[in-house]
Amino acid sequence: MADSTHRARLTPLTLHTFATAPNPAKIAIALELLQIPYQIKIWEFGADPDRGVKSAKFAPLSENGRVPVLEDPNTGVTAWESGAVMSYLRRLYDKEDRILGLAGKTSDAVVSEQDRVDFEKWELLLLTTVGPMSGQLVFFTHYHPTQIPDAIERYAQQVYRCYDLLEGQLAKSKGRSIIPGGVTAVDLHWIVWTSQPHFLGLSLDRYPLMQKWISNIVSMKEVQNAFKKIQEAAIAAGTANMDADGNIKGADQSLLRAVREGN
Ligand SMILES: N[C@@H](CCC(=O)N[C@@H](CS)C(=O)NCC(=O)O)C(=O)O
Repeated sequence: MADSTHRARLTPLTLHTFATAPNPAKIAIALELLQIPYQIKIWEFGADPDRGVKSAKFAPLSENGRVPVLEDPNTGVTAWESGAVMSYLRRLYDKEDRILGLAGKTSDAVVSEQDRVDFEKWELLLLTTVGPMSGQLVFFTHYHPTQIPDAIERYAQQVYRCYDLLEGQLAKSKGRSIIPGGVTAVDLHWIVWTSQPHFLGLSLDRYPLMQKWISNIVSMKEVQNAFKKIQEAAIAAGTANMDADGNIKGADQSLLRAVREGN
């Protein structure tokens, strides 16, 4: 059976996410690109017994108390940490490495060891540095009870440093994809952290290639579908706690408290 037919016939996977959260969104985009059926379960920050990621109800899904979590009833696997979830999807459902990986996208006839290292370099730079630094920047900008300018400046500098690197890398493809040759999982990891700079208090004015790349990626129908499905699920669950621009609704003090108290 062709891979795509096989994937379309899978029992739907369940993606656990918040109404707005970057790490789960990249998994939704990957599922869309792979054309794998999935449903979305919306959770919230904090320990609410029914909806919180720090609740006893969530703990069997992830002892880390964070989203994304992906449950795959076809294999019995439950995965968390977006890097591990992405690698799981690639291993299981993109065996030829054509959709999320490098096959057919490099200038070499055969994917070389340098190609593989380049892929992992950019994937891990996001997972180990850009994601966590951006996350801290969001925390100190929006959730910390007092403003600490030094902290905000430090994390902003670290994120900008990585944007400098990304701008240089994007020059190799004229802003089309991070790994020259086509969109891969690497772009999905990065796009969810870079496409809302204003929410991080950052400007992309100095980064024309990033701007071009972001606009290309976010206009992909799979990306639009992923965000739409999450948004619809959040509205259905009554937990759409940010406005369309990604701003936290002013009155949502319980959300602010839950984030501050999280660990
Ligand atoms: N390194 C993890 C980060 C997971 C993470 O921090 N997720 C956020 C949402 S994007 C979360 O669940 N936060 C809940 C909390 O901090 O209590 C990954 O890539 O999956």
